Formats: sequence, structure tokens, C-alpha cells
Amino acid sequence: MTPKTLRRAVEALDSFNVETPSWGFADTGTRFGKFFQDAAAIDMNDKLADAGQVHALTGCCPTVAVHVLWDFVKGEDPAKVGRLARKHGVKIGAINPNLFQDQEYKWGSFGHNDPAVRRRALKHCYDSVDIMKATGSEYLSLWFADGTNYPGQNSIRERKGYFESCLKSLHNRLAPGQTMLVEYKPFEPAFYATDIADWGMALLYAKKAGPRAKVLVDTGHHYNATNIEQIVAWLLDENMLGGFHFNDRKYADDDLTLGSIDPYQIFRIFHEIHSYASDHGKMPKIAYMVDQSHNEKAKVEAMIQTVVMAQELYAKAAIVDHDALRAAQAKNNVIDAELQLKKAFFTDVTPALAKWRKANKLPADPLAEHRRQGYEKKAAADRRARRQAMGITRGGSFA
Ligand code: PSV
Ligand code: MN
Repeated sequence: MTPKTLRRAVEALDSFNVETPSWGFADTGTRFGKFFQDAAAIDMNDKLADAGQVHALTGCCPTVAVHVLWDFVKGEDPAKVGRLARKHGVKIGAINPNLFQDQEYKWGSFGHNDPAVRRRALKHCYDSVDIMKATGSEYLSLWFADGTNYPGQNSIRERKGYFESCLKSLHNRLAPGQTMLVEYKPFEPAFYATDIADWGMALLYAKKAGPRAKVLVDTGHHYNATNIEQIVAWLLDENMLGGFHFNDRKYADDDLTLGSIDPYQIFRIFHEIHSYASDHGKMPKIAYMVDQSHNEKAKVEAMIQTVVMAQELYAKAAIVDHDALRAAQAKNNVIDAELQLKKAFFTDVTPALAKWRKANKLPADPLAEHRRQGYEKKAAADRRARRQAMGITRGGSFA
């Protein structure tokens, strides 16, 4: 790296944070099966301890996204969870209402044709806004499993109308400093017509809801050929990009660790963001979050690997020479323009990461340090014993 690119990369890392998901530390997996890990978090204290470990080692994960039904005890003061988070050196980040688990939502939540179910879904979201107040969270992160599985099942336009009206009511409930993020997903669990299937639908819904609504891009929620960075560039230009759910995928919502399949794609997404910042003189406010559930990799290790990869790709994208890129573009010099991106992508930014970690008194290699500390082993022993004491048995064997 040159002194100039080194400085730029280190500066970029200074303001780059990634939020970890509480659900990424617990027993989760595919819908076909879960392979249990002794070190998997049992309760909220474990999840926050794991998130605290990731932050302590990487220095860039100060907040944790939570799912209301999975992480809060009904009737208990949500501020308690906020205090627990602080005990582990982190804060509660995005609040995710859960509108897909209860039996009432068999035919949808905001898109349900029964107004009583829509009211129930809204009430849960209003309660989630109250949780935001108690935990000091800035983001309400919305994902809906709503949709239909068969042609003719429901009126597509009617469901759209229900969504518009519910999202607007919810938006009106938000306080000035609060933002709601609207996430989209092409399919699963609905396979015929998902109510928020792509970024265009999410954008329209968010725009109609009001100024405090933005779009959330989950990198796994796209068809294989989709140009995600183009979506990112459009949303940035419309001032409608609110946040990301990071993960990688080969087919669909695979929840693979970020950059495991296509690191260049994540680099290109970051490039669009740095390029926007260079044109506008300031970085847009974006909530970077991880959304991964690990079935095979050790959970805390996978999270560290993800965060370190995100930092590396963000630093690489920060060193693209925008002047040289613009000059090549002006001449329609396709090869030189592309090479500017490739040059940054293939630059070894290890010196910048090392310098930033040293300046922040962090381990040079967070994953190696995590292993050296034996965190996973200790967590496994502790959690195995607690499971035994609580009589928790896991597994689906007939044996
Ligand atoms: C749905 O696939 C999703 O991406 C949403 O963001 C959920 O909140 C998350 O995964 C966890 O189920
Ligand atoms: Mn997601």
C-alpha cells in the first residue's frame, strides 16, 4: 500500500461498524435440520456474552440486533436486556418484530385479509417501538414472511393496500430519531407471490409510509444474476438506503458467511457507497448488520470471520482511486475503468488492518486470539453443564 492508500483505508475503518445478530449465536440451522453445538448460546446472557466477545476482539461490533419474541421475556422490563448488553460491553441495536411465528399469521400479518390479525400484527410492532424506547434503539427492522403460495389464493392488490396502510400507521408511531427498515425477499416461505418481493416494492412501501422509512438490503435475498450494487447505487441516489443484512449465498437465503462465495460482490457494493461519499463529501448513514445463522461453523468464530472480512472489503473499497476512475470513464476507457476497481480489490490491505487494530489496542488477528483464549471450549463446557442441569435434551434421533 502507498502512504496515501494506507491513510485512506485506516480512516475508513475508523467509522465502520457492523451489528451482530443475537440469533446467530443460538441454535439455528436449515429448515431440514439443526446440528447442535455445545457452545451455542442458551439464553440472552449467553448471546450477549458472545456478541461482547466478537466486539472485544474486532472493535467494530458495538451493537447487537435482537428479535422480540426470541430475546425478550413477556412482561419483563426490556431495559433489563439493555443493561445486560452493557454488562457485556455492547448495546442493543435494531429491534426485529416477529410477525411470522405465531399460528395467527398462517395467512399473513400486515397482508392478512382479516383486520383483527392486521391489528394484532400492528400492536406487536407498536410494542416493539416501545422496546426501542426502553433500549435506546434507533432502528426497527421489518421483515415479513407474508405472501401467497398459489395463484388466485388472494387478491395481490388488496394485500398491497393492507401493507401500505399498516406500514403508514406504524411509521406514524415512530419518534423523530427512530427509523424503520423495510426488508425484501423474493421467495420463502411464500413461493408464489411474496408481498415484499424486491427492492422496488420495498422502496414504494417505504416512500408511501413516510420519511422515517428506508429500505434494508439483505445480500442473500436476491436471485443469482441480480446486480445488487446497482440496487445499492439507486437506493443511495434516492436517499432510501437504510441498512444491510450481510451474508453470502450460492443459491438463495443460504446464510453463508460474508464473502465466502463472492467477496468481489461485497467489494462492489462497498465501492458504490464510497463512490457516493466521494461525490457528496460525506458518508451516508447506513446500518450495517450481519444476518447469518450457522449450522456447521462454530458460531462465534463464524461471526469473527464475517466481521473481519467485512472490514477488509470495506478498506479495499475505500482505496479506489476515484479521480482515475472518473478519468477513464470520461474517455469510455472500459479496461482502465475496470482495472481501477480490480487494482483496489487485489491490494493487500493487511497493513491498514494491522495499523488500525494496533491503534485501537486490538489483537492483530482476532480469530487467532479468540482461539488462543479458548473461549469456545469454556463456553461449551459451561453451556453443556447448564443444559444438563436444566434437563435440556436436543436432537431428533429415534435411538
Ligand atoms: C428472513 O430470511 C431474514 O433475512 C429476516 O431478516 C429475519 O429477521 C432473519 O432472516 C432471521 O429469521
Ligand atoms: Mn435478513
